[in-house]
Amino acid sequence: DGTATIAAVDLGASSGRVMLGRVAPDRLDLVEVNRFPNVPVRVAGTLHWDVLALYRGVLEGLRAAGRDAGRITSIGIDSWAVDYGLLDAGGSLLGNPVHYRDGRTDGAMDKVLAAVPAEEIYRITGLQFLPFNTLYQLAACAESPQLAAARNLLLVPDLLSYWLTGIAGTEVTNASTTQLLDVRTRTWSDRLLAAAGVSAGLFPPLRQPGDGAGELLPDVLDETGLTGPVPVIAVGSHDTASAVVGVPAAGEQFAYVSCGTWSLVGVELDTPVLTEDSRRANFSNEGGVDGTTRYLRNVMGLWLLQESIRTWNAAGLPADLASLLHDAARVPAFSAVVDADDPAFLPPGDMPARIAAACRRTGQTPPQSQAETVRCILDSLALAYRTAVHDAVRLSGRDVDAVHIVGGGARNGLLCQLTADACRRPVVAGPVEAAALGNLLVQARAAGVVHGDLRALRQLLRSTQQLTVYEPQGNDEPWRAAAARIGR
Ligand code: LFR
Repeated sequence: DGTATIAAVDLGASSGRVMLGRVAPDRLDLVEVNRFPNVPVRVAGTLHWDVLALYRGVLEGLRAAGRDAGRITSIGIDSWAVDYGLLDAGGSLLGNPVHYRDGRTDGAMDKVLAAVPAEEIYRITGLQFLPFNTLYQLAACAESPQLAAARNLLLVPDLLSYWLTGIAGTEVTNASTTQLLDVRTRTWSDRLLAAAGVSAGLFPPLRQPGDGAGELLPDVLDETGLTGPVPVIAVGSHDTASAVVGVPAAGEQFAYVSCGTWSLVGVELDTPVLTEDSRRANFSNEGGVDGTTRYLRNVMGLWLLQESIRTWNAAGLPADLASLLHDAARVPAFSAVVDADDPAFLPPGDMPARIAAACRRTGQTPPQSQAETVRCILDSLALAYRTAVHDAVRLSGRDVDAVHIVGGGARNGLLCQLTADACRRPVVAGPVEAAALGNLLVQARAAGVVHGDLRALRQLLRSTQQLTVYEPQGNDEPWRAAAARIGR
């Protein structure tokens, strides 16, 4: 009847959700049918994802979706990038997937760079150098018996999709984050596979967003109460790829901040930028839906805030996001700023203490209260977005008329206003569930319910989603001064 009923599974670093969407050419409704926390577990000194808990959350969500909707047209899965599970020759999972924030990669990047120069890796992959890229994770455990026993490596969304369908594949937008893929051909680079100590045979066949990825297995139909056949569709399985599809931009002249645990800041391009300047600025050319390039840099993101709240709560201090943001809005701006991209902030730990230390290192008085710490984080994030947007414009030559903030951060009015002020451009905030929406739109197009390019898909978002615009206030001077304080 021209309507599709679609389940979009979106797993973030702090929570997962199953969303149920109803899509027609002029209609797009989205409801959350299951949300579950994503809590990593340290076992024998190694930080792991609790992947079975995530899979249970997916099954429960699919059951709820079936109860609400009856028949489901299709299912798609996206999650954070770079992490993976290993399967043995019988298809069983070997150990629990390791969290990209685990310390096992300490020093691994330097080891790989000693064998293959950074310039060459960037020429091949166009990817930013993050210490946890799959390339360095693999190099870090090159000697492990587990890797020796592995017959297949499945990135997290592909692993869940394999459990649902019994069919293994490697979705290409997420594969692009491994730093093992050639950015021009979008196929594996032999040179980098060798540097990682693995062979191409470890990876199941590449698939493109929109491709079929199998159908729910009989046991999964039983488990979820769904009526088959239910196809699983490969979407932009990297959450950021789906989130950028979900940016409700009108034309091409936009920047985005995909704002969750990480903030991914950049522009969308037709072709990668592989210059030396781009490498030095650590900009990434990640593979997007429809062959686009996500030209962006990772900014530490709401992790700074989430981890501060976790630290305070663990110390028995009451701290909830809403009242902290309320209080932070009353703290004077720019009392203290830190470089949000400081690698010291990457591992889990006492974030308020690390922020205070960073302030002292740069000759600033550290925040004295929770509200001041939160204010410091928000000012510092807006400052980092400003630098990243300026760099993206400068390095790509793309003009930017507006900055779109999508993801959970779009709810944070203070952060949105600060971003408008810092970037000197209007900020368009929303949708919060951009990743789920991008996931869903690619499935709806595969089902033939909507048609056209990303621009057409985004038009449907513009006409159905509620967006908030923040106009820039103040002037550039305090931002320039704040940047100078942290040597930016
Ligand atoms: C965001 C994200 C980023 C990636 C980071 C780690 O959720 O996918 O794009 O760099 O998580 O996988």
